[in-house]
Amino acid sequence: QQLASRSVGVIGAPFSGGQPRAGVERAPDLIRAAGLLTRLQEQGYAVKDYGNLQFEALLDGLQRVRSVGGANRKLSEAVQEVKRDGHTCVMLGGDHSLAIGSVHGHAAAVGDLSVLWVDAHADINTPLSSGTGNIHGQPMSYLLHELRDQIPAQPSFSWVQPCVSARDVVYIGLRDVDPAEHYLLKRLGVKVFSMTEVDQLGVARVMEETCDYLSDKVKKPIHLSYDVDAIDPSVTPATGTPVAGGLTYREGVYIAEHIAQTGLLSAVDLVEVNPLLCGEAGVSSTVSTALTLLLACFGRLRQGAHPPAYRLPEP
Ligand code: HAR
Ligand code: MN
Ligand code: MN
Ligand code: MN
Repeated sequence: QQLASRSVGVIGAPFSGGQPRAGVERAPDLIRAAGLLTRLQEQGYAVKDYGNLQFEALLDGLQRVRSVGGANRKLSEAVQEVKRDGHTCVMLGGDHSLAIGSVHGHAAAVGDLSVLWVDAHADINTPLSSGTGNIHGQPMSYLLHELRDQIPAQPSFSWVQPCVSARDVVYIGLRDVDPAEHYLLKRLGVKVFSMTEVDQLGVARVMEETCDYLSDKVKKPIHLSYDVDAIDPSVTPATGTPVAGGLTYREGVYIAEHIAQTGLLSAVDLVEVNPLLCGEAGVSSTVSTALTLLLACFGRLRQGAHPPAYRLPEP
């Protein structure tokens, strides 16, 4: 099985149909414009930009689910290509409904996965338990083997096979969980580090326990699905469903740094950056935080770095 490689494949997924607020489709270009590709190259990675996926125009009302199904099908195929080309995959969303296609494509290419879901929200509503109908609050229910029987037949999602086991999932950062979601997390025995556990244990212990838990028996490739709303909205206000009391910038970066050190990171989603929901300063803070998180996923350390052949200038 191919694990973390020294090359990165970047997919832009400018899609907003999993939720009602326009703007999140602009994020892939903003994160690239902030320097993602060159910064990864400077960190020693070969980088291939697979460009932005092109999605059909969004259908309205009850048809919207078809748009989400179609977009995710396309994304799944793109992620499969990136993985078959041998890269660690970076998917720039877009809203978090895209995790359906991203995780599905990742699993289709590499087999069994661990999923680390960093988010204020659990995104595990079923289509029937969802209070909002927004599919960005539901992707995990489509992905879990254990919830197979809870998903109604929908033609546009007939291609999705559940591909993740509840025991292979860890959540970090939860602080806005619906009753049905809480019921499911408890019933399935999912490992959750809510903000309470982050406060109680500290982020270092949370990451130690996360990695112990995920690599208990076999070390599976890790899919990191990073919702920018996991971070406190004072830092990342440009997002559709901000929730107070989130991860600090430093905690957010530490999670990514720690995952990088496992050598198991195989795909990353960075989702829910929406530049139309706050002022310029907030957008800039959100985008630069998203960039920093991604760079940390690929080994950037805050202590700095130097090439092995570095020599001081001679006096
Ligand atoms: N739980 C709510 C729902 O199902 C809110 C979902 C969330 N928003 C997100 N996902 N950004 O992480 O609609
Ligand atoms: Mn190819
Ligand atoms: Mn989410
Ligand atoms: Mn969220």
